[in-house]
Amino acid sequence: MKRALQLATLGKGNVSPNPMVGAVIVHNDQIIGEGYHQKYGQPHAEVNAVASVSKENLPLLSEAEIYVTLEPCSHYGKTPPCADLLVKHNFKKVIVCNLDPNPLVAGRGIKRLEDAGIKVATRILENEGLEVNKRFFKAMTEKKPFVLLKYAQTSDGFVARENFDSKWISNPLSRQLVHKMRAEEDAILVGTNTAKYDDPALNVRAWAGKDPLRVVIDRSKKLDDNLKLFDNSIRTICYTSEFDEEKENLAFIPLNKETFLEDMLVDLFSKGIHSIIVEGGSTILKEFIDRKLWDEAHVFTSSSAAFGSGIEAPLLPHKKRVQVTTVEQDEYAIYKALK
Ligand code: AOF
Ligand code: ZN
Repeated sequence: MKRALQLATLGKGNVSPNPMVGAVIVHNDQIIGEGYHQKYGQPHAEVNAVASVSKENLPLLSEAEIYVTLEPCSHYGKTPPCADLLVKHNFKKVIVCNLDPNPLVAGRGIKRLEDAGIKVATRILENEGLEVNKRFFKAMTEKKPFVLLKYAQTSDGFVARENFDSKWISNPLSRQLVHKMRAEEDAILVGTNTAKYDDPALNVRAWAGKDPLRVVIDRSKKLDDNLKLFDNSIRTICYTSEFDEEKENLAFIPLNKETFLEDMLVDLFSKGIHSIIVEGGSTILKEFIDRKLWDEAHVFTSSSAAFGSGIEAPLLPHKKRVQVTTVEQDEYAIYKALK
């Protein structure tokens, strides 16, 4: 199952909104096939694992076990049901890590296997699997995307100077990691001030990966059309309370003020967004924290950068999942994360 989970993660950045899934076929304690879900819309892990088995080993499948990181599907989606494939090959046993919370599956995959007389074990390395697919599980159970906060702060606790100048905390290596992180999420969000003062492109330049959907919050519609965010190069959504015309790659969605962020997350989920990275600024980060709308935070800090004064970094409650990277001292950790 560890190998299957390892294979699953190879799909990172390419399979969303589907989960990452890996599968390993074992006969007499030997791996005779393995595969993973490589790209959204393409074959599932089980199909690729079965396809990887050599012709001479195919007759062994009825005496083989298959380890799958997610309950085999039972529905006709973009691909036919994997449970049927496993029944067709008459596997001796199916070992499953996580049950599929997708209401189209939700136990039916297991039932189909058991009805066909196949032995099934479930919840094997369950917590590891929940971690691998934390975005998928959060989205499926709460109907909202997984929220990752990411920001850089100085050693004395500021995210920017008073004039919103914030460029002097990260370094080229940490910036590369940030671009990798962007490529792994479905969407990227900034607030009004960050859009205005940083004029970020919010694309993936320092890493080979896909650009996330760009999302900007502009409650009173004061952002300038000439910003890089509005250059039509990548799909962009602007959430605002005041309705305006729609343009290509740009949707203005009026939202009720009090529950603005919650409404936005629900709307993003309805657009197929399962995860979002929030890159600032401090106002929007604090709002996500105050409203308890975040799941994880990755804070970059610098031992050398100190502003003395400026815009204060948000305070994060201890009990949540927070990772801190000091850009000068944690180079090895960053290299490892870039692998
Ligand atoms: C599996 N194996 O490798 C994956 C599964 O539209 P489809 O056909 O790709 O189906 C997507 C759904 O299938 C997805 O939401 C999840 O419930 C399940 N994913 N199932 O048996 C896989 N990726
Ligand atoms: Zn499937």
